[in-house]
Amino acid sequence: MERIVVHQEVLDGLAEARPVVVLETAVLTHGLPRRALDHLPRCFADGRPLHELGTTGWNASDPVNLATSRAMSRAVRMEGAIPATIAVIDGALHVGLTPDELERLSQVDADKCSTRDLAATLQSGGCGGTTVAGTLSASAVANDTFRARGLPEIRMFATGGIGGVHRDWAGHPDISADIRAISCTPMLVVTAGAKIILDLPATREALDTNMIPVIGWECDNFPRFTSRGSADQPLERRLDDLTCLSELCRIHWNGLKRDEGILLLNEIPHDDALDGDRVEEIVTRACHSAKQQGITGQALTPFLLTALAEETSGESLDANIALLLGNAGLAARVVFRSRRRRLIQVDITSQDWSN
Ligand code: PSU
Ligand code: MN
Repeated sequence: MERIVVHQEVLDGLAEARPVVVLETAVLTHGLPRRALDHLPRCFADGRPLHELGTTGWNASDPVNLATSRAMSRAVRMEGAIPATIAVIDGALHVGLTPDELERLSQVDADKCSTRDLAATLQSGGCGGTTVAGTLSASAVANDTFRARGLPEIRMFATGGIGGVHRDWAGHPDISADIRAISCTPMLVVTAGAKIILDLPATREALDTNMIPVIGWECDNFPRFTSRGSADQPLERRLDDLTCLSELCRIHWNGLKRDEGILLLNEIPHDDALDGDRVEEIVTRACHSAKQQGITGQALTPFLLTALAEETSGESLDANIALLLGNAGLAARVVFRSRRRRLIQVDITSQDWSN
């Protein structure tokens, strides 16, 4: 890797064995609108767990994409961890961004970088927001360099909702590279489930085929991004205890020497969730118009998310913000616990990890 820029704070954090959480940037460049919200998102309301963060960390005059990325970093810091936000900037792969770099990325015409796009964006000298797949691939390169320097690797990654198998897959097999990337990158991916715009049963089958362990964090049903899980999609595994979770990760990666990532499903809180049936109706219509307008490939997910935001008069944005911040905070708590117990850190950085 020729041009990889690791933020000093991230390097220092790793050297001091402090917890580090990777964050993605496709949500900044392509997932959320570039306009300010006219209200404080619901998750910051009085008495809510993120109230504190909202009064100090949500700048209402910032566009929602930038404000959310900043708030995610703050959610990670609030739990005592260091954010390592990944992106391509001017043809270099960055691990950890300065506030100015984040702001610039939120404004420029950036590529949406899945794994397949990374080389092209790096080669062109341009900028790109990394999707779950792109972020995982970038993390793998970064971890190689950390390992070579005797530093611990980063194992925690927080996103919103992962990409998966799109509806109408039988007619047009659109399956996000996120699934493939998760299956070959040993990181814990904290997510509010598969985006509700997807075919959930089909996405679950794809996770299964790709041998990805799926764990519900304090939830019994597979969460649906901006909506709670439904009883017709029960999970097979649920954990409520961070020590059990780090033990499971250790067994999967170190004991069994598996390379798959692990999916940790963090359900959106009741107070922030949208009614599943209502969203279902909107998504069905949006998928129909995407088909009519010939919208496919990389443009599909942003199109459907925009339609959802419009049809819910912005309520889906509040929900999206809530789940992104919730996931960032949970990832930080997990890594904090793993480090403190020295389960993941000690074992995963041991020399025989690369065997
Ligand atoms: N989570 C969100 N909003 C988003 C995404 C995740 O709350 O926009 C992004 C992620 O980067 C994910 C991508 O990897 O959407 C999936 O895009 P596609 O279906 O084109 O692979
Ligand atoms: Mn796709």
